[in-house]
Amino acid sequence: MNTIKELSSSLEQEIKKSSDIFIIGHNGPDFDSIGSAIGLYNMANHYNKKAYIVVDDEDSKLEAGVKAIIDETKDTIKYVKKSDVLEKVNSKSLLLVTDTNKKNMIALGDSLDKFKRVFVIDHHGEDKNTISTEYSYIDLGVSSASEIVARILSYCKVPYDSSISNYLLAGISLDTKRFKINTTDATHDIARRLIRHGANIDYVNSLSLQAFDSYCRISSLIINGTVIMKYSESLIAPIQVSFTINRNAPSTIYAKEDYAKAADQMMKFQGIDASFALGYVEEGIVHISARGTKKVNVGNIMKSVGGGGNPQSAGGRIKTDDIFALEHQLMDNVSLGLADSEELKEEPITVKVKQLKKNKKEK
Ligand SMILES: [Mn+2]
Repeated sequence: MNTIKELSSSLEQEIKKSSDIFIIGHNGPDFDSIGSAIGLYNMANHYNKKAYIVVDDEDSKLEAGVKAIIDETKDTIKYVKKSDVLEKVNSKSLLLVTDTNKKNMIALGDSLDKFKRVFVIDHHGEDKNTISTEYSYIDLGVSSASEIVARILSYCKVPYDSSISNYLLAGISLDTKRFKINTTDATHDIARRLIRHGANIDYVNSLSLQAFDSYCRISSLIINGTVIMKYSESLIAPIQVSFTINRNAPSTIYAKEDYAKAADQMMKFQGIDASFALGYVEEGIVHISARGTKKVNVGNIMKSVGGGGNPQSAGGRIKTDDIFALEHQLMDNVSLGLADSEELKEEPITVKVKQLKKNKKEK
């Protein structure tokens, strides 16, 4: 399938053939995965099919805005867990995967095999974990899965109301950073169409506003728990890496998104070349969010402690009761990330660590 037209007619055909439709986005759903899933649910409903959206994440782990959308739609949309899928799936069930194309990013795991037909709708690149299926539409040139789904609804003339328009617009708005990146003429066209269908930009923006308590939690984590380490002996441009942990109460449990946000936030400060935010997501399990730059490949560093990811964005889930030992290991392993830079390769770097800021308790 190469065009929205082909995708739309093939999807319509497959939905009509099916007994029931299961829709799943990536783990840790965001506005794009949930918005596009709701759009597809609406389409399945339109063809009088039983449909389910699979969200296997625990409620407490959901992002505030996504949880708000799920709460608002609970009466009209059937949300199910992975275990419900295993109970209900049959040979005529269809699975729609949206906003990801990777097996390891969806909650179904090996149970994916239970579906005879899997349809993938996505805008991310492929890798070894990509689901292999004849029904696949992956377009890296489209802003979001929500944009693709809005175009399908339009093409198939499936009616949708103002709330569905809102969720689709929220997905597009998230992935384009409020229409600042990755947009095309088609993105703007479809956004206008959603607004004509009753989408309200104020509502969409309010969904994106970080809840105040979440803001306070992350800010406090950063302010009280961040140390900045200096690497390399260059006086002009030392490499600086930040490490954020709740040092006063290290066993505190946060949602993994909190660590991601803390790591993202640290990268906004001038002079920070990489950031790590880590802490417990449950007893004995530490989540690490890592962000890097051209100077520091955090993918390599995360691999060294059992995580993974790409040079600029990586993470991991590590079993340990000693978070500070893990932090030390990360600090020591930063040299593995530095080795990526050609310039630095010629002259092996001696890592000279200097702690710029110590937290109150250590003083
Ligand atoms: Mn997306």
